[in-house]
Amino acid sequence: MSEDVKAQKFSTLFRWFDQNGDGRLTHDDLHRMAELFTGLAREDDTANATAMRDAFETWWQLLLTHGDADKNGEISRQEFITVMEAQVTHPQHFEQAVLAIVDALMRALDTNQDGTLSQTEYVRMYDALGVPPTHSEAAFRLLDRDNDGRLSHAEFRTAITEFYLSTDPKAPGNQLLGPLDQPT
Ligand SMILES: [Ca+2]
Ligand SMILES: [Ca+2]
Ligand SMILES: [Ca+2]
Repeated sequence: MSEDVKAQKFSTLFRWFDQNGDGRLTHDDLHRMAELFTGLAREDDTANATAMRDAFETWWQLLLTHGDADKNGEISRQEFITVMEAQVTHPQHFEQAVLAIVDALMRALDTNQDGTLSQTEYVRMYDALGVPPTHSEAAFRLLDRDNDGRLSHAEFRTAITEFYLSTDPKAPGNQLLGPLDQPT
């Protein structure tokens, strides 16, 4: 049961990553994801844009190396769920791929360097990344744990970590990308 919620989360993530909607992940899908993310950085912010691009490339290499069970050069939904649970959420990989993106994104968005995002900034960010504002407004309220109306870098990291690692069906971080896919 607890593994079910992880499978639902990674299935939801797969749907987001599959940018051309053909039901499988390729290098091109991950490349498009990286472009969505780097599009949020200022033009002159090459350091954070490069960090996000590199981390998405690392993520793709992890998927391909450890997850492409049938060796067809693409990652199916089932291959993705399996490799996410077994490899990408391994602490070292998680740091190099997922948290590297989160940290660079947060630095890129935090242009006044106060270490937090307002709800407006947060919703605008997810809107640009293809997650509807209705979902991200609700998510923001859950993820702002100290209810100060700002999402701190630490709160964002906690949410991301919960999304990827928690087996608790009620963990607030599960709501990061909106309602979870139901098991098929
Ligand atoms: Ca695809
Ligand atoms: Ca495959
Ligand atoms: Ca807060």
